[in-house]
Amino acid sequence: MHADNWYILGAGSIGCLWAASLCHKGLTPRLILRESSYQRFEHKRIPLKLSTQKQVKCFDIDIVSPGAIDSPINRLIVCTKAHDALAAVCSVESHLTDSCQILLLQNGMGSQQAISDTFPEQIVWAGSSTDGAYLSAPFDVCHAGQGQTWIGPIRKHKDSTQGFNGLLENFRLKVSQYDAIEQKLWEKLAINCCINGLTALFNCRNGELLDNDEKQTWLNQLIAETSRVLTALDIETPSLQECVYGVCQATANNISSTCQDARQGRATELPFINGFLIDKAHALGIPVDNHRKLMDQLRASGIQ
Ligand code: KPL
Repeated sequence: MHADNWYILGAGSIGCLWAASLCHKGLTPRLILRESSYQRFEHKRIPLKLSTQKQVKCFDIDIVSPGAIDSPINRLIVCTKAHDALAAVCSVESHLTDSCQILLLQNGMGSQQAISDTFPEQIVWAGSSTDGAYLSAPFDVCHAGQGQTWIGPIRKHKDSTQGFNGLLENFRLKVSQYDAIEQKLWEKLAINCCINGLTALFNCRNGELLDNDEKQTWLNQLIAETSRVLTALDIETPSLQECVYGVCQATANNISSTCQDARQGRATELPFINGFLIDKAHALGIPVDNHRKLMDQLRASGIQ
């Protein structure tokens, strides 16, 4: 039986938010960086800053690279982008214990299944979160919007009730266990499918999609197509139009994660969002022409 060794893959906003929140709980997570980033740090224990509207807290945390890990990993939280997640977990594979619990916090769908299939020995969980966080500087995270995170095991497993129990109580993030996690992943994917790609294409804030004009017309078409796919998959959701409009209004001033990626010239997670939906729709024989048009126009604008 190993002591719980918590490791976090990815030092972006979500990785830093979870690392700081675990430190706040009195745990000692270690942040795994890519070898090249790790080599840039002379000191391997660094300050990690967490700000909220009410307070600023600072924690000291160990950083490691896959090659510098010196203890077995039995709790791993994966906070990389969806397209990096599988390779990131593979990079630490030799350190994972057989009973390691892996929590995946990627946007979209597809990467979670690929990791669960690649690591059948380990207990793989997926999470869906509405927390809002951004990095003001490296290792300086602002928790801008307190949200809710649902976590649930991807496969049924006899030990899966134990895994992340420690995160459900006395934890500064609101985490609940939700066994039908795929339902939660679909609910978020459906909303992201309608909002994220459009905001990247029009380089606009979420609220600007409700313009009573071209953007809103396209938004409505995406909502209608997405709803048809959800219905065919028997995924029950409250009115998607109400949800999407509600998110556009509540986050009117936000730059969506995809629009931010596009502005920075980074690869987006759209292959795991609209791409995943398009593949499902294709298998079901449901036309999703507006999603396809969106992906084509994004590609033509150099946004991948
Ligand atoms: O999840 C989001 C994202 O930016 O990825 C939304 C809900 C669109 C909020 O910005």
